[in-house]
Order: sequence, then C-alpha cells, then structure tokens
Amino acid sequence: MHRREGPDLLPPCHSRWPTGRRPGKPLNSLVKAIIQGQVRAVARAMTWIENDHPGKRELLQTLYPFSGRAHTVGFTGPPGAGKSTLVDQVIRHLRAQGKRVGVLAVDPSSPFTGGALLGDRVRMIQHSDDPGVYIRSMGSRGSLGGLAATTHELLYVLEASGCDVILLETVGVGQGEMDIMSVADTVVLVLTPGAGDSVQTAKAGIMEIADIFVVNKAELPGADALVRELQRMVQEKSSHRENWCPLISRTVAGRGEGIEDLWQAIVAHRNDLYQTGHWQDRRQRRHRDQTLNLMEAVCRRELRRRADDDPKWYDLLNDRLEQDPYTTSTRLLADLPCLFAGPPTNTP
Ligand SMILES: Nc1nc2c(ncn2[C@@H]2O[C@H](COP(=O)(O)OP(=O)(O)O)[C@@H](O)[C@H]2O)c(=O)[nH]1
Ligand SMILES: [Mg+2]
Repeated sequence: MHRREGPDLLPPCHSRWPTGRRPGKPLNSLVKAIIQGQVRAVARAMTWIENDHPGKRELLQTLYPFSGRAHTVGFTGPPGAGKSTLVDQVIRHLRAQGKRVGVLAVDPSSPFTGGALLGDRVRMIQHSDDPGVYIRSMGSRGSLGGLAATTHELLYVLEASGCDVILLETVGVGQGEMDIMSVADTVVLVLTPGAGDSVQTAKAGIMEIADIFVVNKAELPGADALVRELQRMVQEKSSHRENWCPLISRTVAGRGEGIEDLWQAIVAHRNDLYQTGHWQDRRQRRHRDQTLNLMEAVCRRELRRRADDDPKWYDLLNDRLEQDPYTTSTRLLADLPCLFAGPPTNTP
C-alpha cells in the first residue's frame, strides 16, 4: 500500500514519486517534442507503442515522470448508445474551457491498420485541426502485452503531452475492454431508452464499475422510466464501490443537451476521488497492474522461446502425447528457478 503524502492528495505528476528517474536525464528530441505537446511527436510515439518499436521501452521510462496527472474518463455501453456523439460533445465542452483533451477509442471491429468506424471518423474529424485535441483509435487486440497494457502506454504519452482530460471509448464487450475501464478514473456507462431492457441486458460487470450512468437519447419515450429504474437500482444497493453513490445524468447528445450537467457529475466524481484518496489508490492499482502485465509478457515470451529452443522442453512438449499436460507442465515448471537467472532477452 502506498503512503499518502500530506494534505495534498493529488500529485502534479509522477515526478514526486520515488521512481529513481528524474527529468534530469537528457531527453531526446522526441520526448521533448511530446512534452511540448507537438501532435506529430505524440502520433509517432503512439505508433512506436503499437508496433513494439525497439525504442519504446526507453521512451516510456523517460515519459513516466511526466505522467499521472490527467483525469481519465471511460465511456462504455452498447453499440449505438451514442458514446462517440457524447465524447464529441464533451470534447467541445472541454475545448471551450481551454482544456487539452486526448481521446482513445477502442474499435473491436477493426485491427490497428483499419482505424475507426467511419461514423466516428467523420464526427471526430471536426476536431482534427485543433492542436488541443489528440484522437487515436486502436484495435481491440492491442500489442504484445494485450489491450489494457497498450492503453496504459498510450495514456503515458497523452499525459506527458499535457492532456488535462483523456476520454476512452469502448463498446464494453469482453474482458479486455473491462480491463480498460479499470484504467479509467471515472467510468461512464451510456444507456438508451427503448433498447430492450437496457439495464438487464447491460453486462453485469459493467453495471458494477459504473461511476456515472447516462441516459442518452433522453428525448425518446421511455427515458423517464429508465432513469427511475437506475435510481431504484442505485438506492437499493447497500454498498457502493469506494463509497461513491453513482450519479445519473440525462443527455441528448445528438443535440448537445445535458453535456454541462454530465460534465459536472464527472467533476464531482473526480473531486470525490481526490478528497477520499481513491485517486491515488486507483493510480497505485494501475501501476501494479501494469507492472504485472509487463512481467507476464516477459514470462510468456520466455516460455515460448524455451519451448522452441530448449531441446528438453521441445521433446517434452512435442513428443509426449501419452503424458498428460498437467504432469508435463509440472516437470517443466521445475526448470523455472533458473529461467530468469540472466537478463531476459528482448524485454518489452
Ligand atoms: N435520437 C437520438 N439519437 C442520437 C443521440 N445521440 C446519438 N444519436 C445517434 O445514435 C447513433 C449512434 O451514435 P454513436 O455516437 O455512433 O454511438 P456509439 O456506437 O455508442 O458510439 C447515431 O446515429 C447518432 O446520431 C440522441 O441524443 N438522440
Ligand atoms: Mg462509437
């Protein structure tokens, strides 16, 4: 568990943390350009991350002290609920306040090279000339460490580039996307009236982690009933995560209505996180998860390498149908104490 430092629960960035790395290390021009908020440098760093560029690790190590400050808000919910439209409106709202905004959209239907859904592209493109907004869409598989690991890494870059707020959009299907939501400081679940029994059909896990419920398309019939159903659900629950009672917001994202109220709810949640110390707790959890992710990736890679390169492993894995996998894995695991004795090859 981390120690809380004095009354100020919000570090300006990770540089106050005992990372052992300080900005005193000579920064290369890419890092400097990122910290100055140059959009092209941010794009390049993100491509490095997605392609597992050999310089990625050092880049992220150097950027780390400059990260940790942005408020990360995840928007999740069924396809068609209006997440992208809402995100677009929230960007406008934040830009009007002079805030720098980063957006990461996870599109489960397309690989990295495929980019965003056309609809998202068309809407988001309105911001593309604005240097205060950085938008990136990513495929649902992520790079070697998985989707959540890639999201963590992209967040470092956005935070270091000076984003005040980072908006994440996911459809919220599958474990990978749930993991991404666990990266967010504030989770917004977007529901719509009339889309069947919205509350019942929403994935249970997502209902559990939502900090704010949005009833979007609130001009449609059934909006009041959905709001009442959510209110009942929130009130009936005896205990809430981190003692935060989720807020319920109504929006008509298509017409830009209710955005101010929604943003106020998001800010109220952020303030609650600061005041209770959960802001730090969430960052600590993120840090822990990411460290474990990195270690898992190294272990996985090392196991696969052994399976191909070590004759003993090769024989046991490829020539023993009569031996059950449980016995074989136990035998191979007995080799592990020496597995990482030397520096691991090609660490991510
Ligand atoms: N009637 C109505 N339609 C909306 C509203 N907000 C978004 N939409 C429409 O809903 C559709 C899906 O929106 P989109 O933002 O792409 O949803 P996503 O899949 O959750 O990102 C689009 O045709 C939007 O124009 C709203 O408040 N009311
Ligand atoms: Mg969308």
